[in-house]
Amino acid sequence: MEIHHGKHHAGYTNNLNAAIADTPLADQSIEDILANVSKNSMAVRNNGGGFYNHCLFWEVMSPNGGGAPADGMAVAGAIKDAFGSYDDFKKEFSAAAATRFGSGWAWLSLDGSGKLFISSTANQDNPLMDIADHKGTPVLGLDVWEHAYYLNYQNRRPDYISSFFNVINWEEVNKRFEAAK
Ligand code: MN3
Repeated sequence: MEIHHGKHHAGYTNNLNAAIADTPLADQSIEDILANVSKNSMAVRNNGGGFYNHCLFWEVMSPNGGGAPADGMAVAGAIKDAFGSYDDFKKEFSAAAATRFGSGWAWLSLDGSGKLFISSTANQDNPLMDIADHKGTPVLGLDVWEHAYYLNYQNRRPDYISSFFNVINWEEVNKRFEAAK
């Protein structure tokens, strides 16, 4: 995780800053940049996504996290509404993460009608981008690039995915869900 944060995430951040330096994008929020990303270079798309996605990733994990969200949390009710149960959500999210071929991310996002949905994106794309097949505001994301798990799990992506559910910071996910609503 230290290498992931200090090398990979830092690389995307530095490359994004270099790509937008002295352009009008330098004054925009990352959300605005991503919402219009099709109008910009692949450097902005890849590194802007890489910057945003990892910022979210670190915050939705906690050593004290894991398990299902507490019943009182708004996101817990929304998960039940959208997927039937926490276990069904877990199955669908895990499948999205496991079946993303090559590098990418699995997401839990809120769509324009206020409903949660699960999707996956390639590379450093995400549901905020205008090029996304299924657009929404991500509230939980899992990095399934090999760099995210290879040192500890080698090729065993399914083991990495199941471990992720032991560290999800539902307080933060719920905060993002409330803000997105
Ligand atoms: Mn990564």
